[in-house]
Order: sequence, then C-alpha cells, then structure tokens
Amino acid sequence: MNLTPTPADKFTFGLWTVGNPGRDPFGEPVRHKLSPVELVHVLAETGAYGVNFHDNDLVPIDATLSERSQIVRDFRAALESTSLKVPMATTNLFNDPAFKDGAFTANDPQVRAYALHKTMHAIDLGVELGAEMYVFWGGREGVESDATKNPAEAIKRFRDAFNFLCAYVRDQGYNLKFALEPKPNEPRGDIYLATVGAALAFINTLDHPEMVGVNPEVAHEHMAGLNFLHAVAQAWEAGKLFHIDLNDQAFGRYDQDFRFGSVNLKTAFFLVKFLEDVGYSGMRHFDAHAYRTEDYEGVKAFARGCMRTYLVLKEKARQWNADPDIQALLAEINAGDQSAPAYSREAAAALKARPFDRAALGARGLPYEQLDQLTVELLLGVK
Ligand code: GLT
Ligand code: MN
Ligand code: MN
Repeated sequence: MNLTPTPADKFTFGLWTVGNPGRDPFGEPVRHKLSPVELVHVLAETGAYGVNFHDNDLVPIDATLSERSQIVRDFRAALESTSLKVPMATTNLFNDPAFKDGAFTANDPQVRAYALHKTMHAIDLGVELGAEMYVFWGGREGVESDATKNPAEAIKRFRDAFNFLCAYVRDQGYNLKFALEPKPNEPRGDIYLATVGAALAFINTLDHPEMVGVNPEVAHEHMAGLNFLHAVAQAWEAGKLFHIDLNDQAFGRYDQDFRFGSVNLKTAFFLVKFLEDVGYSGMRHFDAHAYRTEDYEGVKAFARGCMRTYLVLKEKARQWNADPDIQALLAEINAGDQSAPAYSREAAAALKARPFDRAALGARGLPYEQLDQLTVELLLGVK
C-alpha cells in the first residue's frame, strides 16, 4: 500500500491549521508562532500539495502597503521553492472586534460595508497567489438572542453581499468560484445557514448560482448531529461540491477539529469511498489542528496522519469494491429493475391497478447485518 501523498491526491492545509498555536478558551498558546514562510516549509516536508490562507494569516490586518508587498514576495518565493500551490483563499471576518455582531449580516451598515471592502481586498490577494476557490465561513454571522436581529433580514443581507461579490469577481474577470461553509454554532450562539442543506437552498436564490457551491466540513455537520456523507452526497448530486473540509469530531461536542479519521473511522471510510467512487476532483482540505499537547514534531505527525488515513481508507475502498462477498451481497440487495417508472396516464393507471403482495415485501430479509459486518472486518484488517 503506497501511503506517500502525491500532488494528484490534492491534499491541502490552511496556514491556520498547522499554524494553530494551541490556544483555547481556557489556556494560552502552547506552541510558538511560525511565519507563513516557515509553515509552507513544514507542509512541503509532510508532502502536502497546497496551502490555503485567510487574508490575515498572511498579511496582518494593520500592515502597510509596502509590508504587504514584502510579505507576498517572500511567500511567493517559498511557494516557488517548494512547488506548493494556493488552491483556496478566504477572508477573516471573525477575529477583529469590528465583526463582533457579524460581517455581511451585522446590524451596522458600516460594518457590512467594511466586510465587503475587506473581502474584495482579500479576494485580490488570493487571486494574486493563484487561488481559484474562495471560501466563506460565516462564523460570526449569527446571534446569541433573536431579539437582536431579524433572521429573514439577515438572509437578505447575506444575499446582497454574495450578489455584490459575485459581480465584483465577474467584473475583474477573475477565474474564481465561491464555496459557502456552513456551521450550526460556535463562536455565535446560533449561526445563519447552519447546515449544508440550508446553504444549498440559499445558493439557488443568488444572481449567479453557477459561481457558488459549498465547502462542507465533517465537524460542523457532526456538531448538529447530522450525517456528513448524506450532506456531501446531496451537494455532489447538485453539482455543488466545490471544496471539502476534512477533520473529525465526536458528536455533541464543541468544534474539535481533530485529525481526519481519528474519531469516527467507519464514517470517514464511507466518506472517502464516496469521494473516490464519484471521482471528486477538488481539493481534499484538512481543516483540523494538532492536539494541544504537541510540539511541531507532533504537528507534522498530525498532518501526515490526516493524509495517511485518507490514503489507507482509499485503498480500503478499492478492496471493498473488489471484494466478492461484498459484491455478491450488493447484487442481491439491488436485484430487479432499478429504473424509476416514467409517467404516463396509462402507466399510472396500470400501477394503481397492480396487485402487490405486501406481506411478502415486508417478510423479505435483507442481509444488511452481514454486509456491515464484512465492512467492519475489512476495515479491521481481518478480511
Ligand atoms: C475557522 C473555522 C473553519 C473555517 C476556516 C475558514 S477558519 O478555523 O473553524 O471551519 O473553515 O474561514
Ligand atoms: Mn471546524
Ligand atoms: Mn472549515
């Protein structure tokens, strides 16, 4: 089994992932901060394909124009010397106190205008460094109390912002798509567009829905107790799976952002199997960070672990698809003409008149226990 990542695997990490210094609400950072250039070298060492960033991961929010140029020059040189790509960029619309009530949905119109201003500059920066995907994670786009904001008005404000930014990208002639990243809560008490399903419905109300897809994250759907694979599959089927954030998370917890596959192995397996089976060709972005117990050797072990687990599960998916026992059960389960009936008045009348043996339908045993156990044994390496 070859577990060495190659550029074709499209494994990427954000500067904020391997650069996470281990601060949490109860404790100070445990790792010294590395510069963006140093982080590019860490990632290159682990075998990643690309690096993503928020505007302020790279250029501090108060940098002067000349500081910005120097930073971009140095970063570009690091990318060139390591061959790392920048497939995706995003805006930090959550850290600064200006965004305490949200960015695009804030009640203060000056804050909403500043959010557009900041995002346009951040889009320019991302495009300058080669990004073709632009993520929107609205961490502060929500409320603690519904007394404070009209939720329908908030959706309208969101729509106005995306329509404005899509028009900006088109006007600049950029080759850039947008991916919305839903999350149900944290840091806000409740965040708007809380799930992948909500984001998919919203996209169809935009002026340029073809430019906008989703960036589902494992942990975020799991925080809401949802089935991540089902969300991903619906996005894929709608042609909207533009990007994906891979990590892991125990259900019912805070946003843990653990190493991919570290908690729900079977869930991770079916996710990888789905992405590989359908031929998803986008980035596999690991939006996670190392345990707070780690030094930078541990951070590298974390990054390598994300990619290795993905590659192991990819190989397991190949074995699952080739396994004769599993395939025999699948053939049995899916026997019969599976096509959906085409409607005609005659077909409907014939179907209404058709006799069914309801008791026999209910009595038929389905070998799902066997199939799931075979899956578990294959994953455990005893098959
Ligand atoms: C933040 C969040 C992630 C988002 C990032 C993009 S930043 O760390 O927890 O899920 O993908 O803004
Ligand atoms: Mn997260
Ligand atoms: Mn994410």
